[in-house]
Amino acid sequence: MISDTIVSPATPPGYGGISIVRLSGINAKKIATSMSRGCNNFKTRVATFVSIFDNDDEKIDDVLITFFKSPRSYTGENVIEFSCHGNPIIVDQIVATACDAGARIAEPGEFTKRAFLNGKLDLLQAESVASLIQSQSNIASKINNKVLSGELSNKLIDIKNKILGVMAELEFEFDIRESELIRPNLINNAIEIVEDSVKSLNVLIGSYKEGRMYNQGARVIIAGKPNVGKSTLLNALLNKDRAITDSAPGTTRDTIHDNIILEGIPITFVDTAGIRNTNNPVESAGVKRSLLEIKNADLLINMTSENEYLIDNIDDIDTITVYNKSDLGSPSNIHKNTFLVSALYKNGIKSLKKAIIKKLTANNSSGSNTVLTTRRQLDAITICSLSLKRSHQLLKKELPELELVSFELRDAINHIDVLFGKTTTNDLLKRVFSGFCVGK
Ligand SMILES: Nc1nc2c(ncn2[C@@H]2O[C@H](COP(=O)(O)OP(=O)(O)OP(=O)(O)O)[C@@H](O)[C@H]2O)c(=O)[nH]1
Ligand SMILES: [Mg+2]
Repeated sequence: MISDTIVSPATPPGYGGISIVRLSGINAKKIATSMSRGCNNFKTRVATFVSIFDNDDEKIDDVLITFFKSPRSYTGENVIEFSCHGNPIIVDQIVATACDAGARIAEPGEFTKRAFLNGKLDLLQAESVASLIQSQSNIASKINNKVLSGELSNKLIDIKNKILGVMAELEFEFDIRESELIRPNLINNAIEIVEDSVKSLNVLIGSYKEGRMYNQGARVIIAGKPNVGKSTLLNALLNKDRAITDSAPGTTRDTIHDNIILEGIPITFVDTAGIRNTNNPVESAGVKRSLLEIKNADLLINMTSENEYLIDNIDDIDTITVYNKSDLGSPSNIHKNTFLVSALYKNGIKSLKKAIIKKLTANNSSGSNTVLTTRRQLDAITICSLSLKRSHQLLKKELPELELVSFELRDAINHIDVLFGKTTTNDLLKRVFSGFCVGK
């Protein structure tokens, strides 16, 4: 039972039409009554116009108070929302007066944590709230809304129920059976269900790259020898004069990055120092940074231009090869997959952007209409799938040891339960909710 009442601004700091301050907990209504000098006829889900006062009886503001009676509120507790004039000083005063009346300031994500603890949301849905708020594109918000509305949860509940069914049958069998013989149908049925479940989980695992791409975005690194036009290309891609360019090789020393959203994907373009052997310690430090950036890239734009070689391709990194300065002509023996651009005259940039999107989304055809959005989800589902695969191997043996199969199935179910937050540690909750903004 949560015994304290929390308060926090629910809207971002700054000036605007209105701001909202939210109170949640057992004393929310009492605190609102005290701040409005005795008004206590708040009807649930109806806005009531009142004046609210500080401890010196000075009026803070005229506000609309909306009362959400437990359990029909976001947190499941009694919730009061003050809609006040959008001024940070008024907001601060309301929060301070609520604290004087017995509330305490909420931690980041604490409203959603209470919603989870009160059974209004499972942990998958709760973490999607943070992702939804941070969505940077339409596609990302659609993906996160699906998780919030329970689509991913329902899929996993379905898988869990099937595994539970198999487990119950197997356990029943080893409880009652008198000989070594096992009903053949039982094993075949179990194998079929386990195979189906692994397939469904693998589709979800395959969807993580897509979820991550739209939520966290992609890092696209522009690298090459000095003077090939990397900084000019960065400026052309961003359509702004972000990096200094110059005809002297070795102009860019540090990495320079900036973001744009391309077809729903937040992309960070990173311009790097030209890669060459150099005795200059500053330039050499820049080259080290370039190599580090390349290692962590989602996509590498390996750039060349007249008289320059490509840098050695780095294994396992998706790459687009770009030949720049095409306005000065291009070599006759150019590889057909090389992109010709003139960064200076912005020729070929549109097609290059299309190619970037195509590359970034190339392996995203998971076929899943629900996608995984967090590393936590990916890890738990991967481990769950591994347990199921082990149970599958055991079931395929001539004389399957049902106790061992059942152990693996239970392990798989446990990992689904962790996802839902059915078995949680404080550490896990801390990790999930630490990514939230204050007031959510
Ligand atoms: N003709 C022509 N010149 C270009 C083009 N792109 C860049 N340049 C010129 O090439 C020179 C080098 O450009 P940068 O963008 O500074 O090259 P960089 O690869 O960032 O060089 P470093 O930072 O030294 O590694 C500048 O004088 C640019 O104006 C192009 O498409 N055509
Ligand atoms: Mg440069």
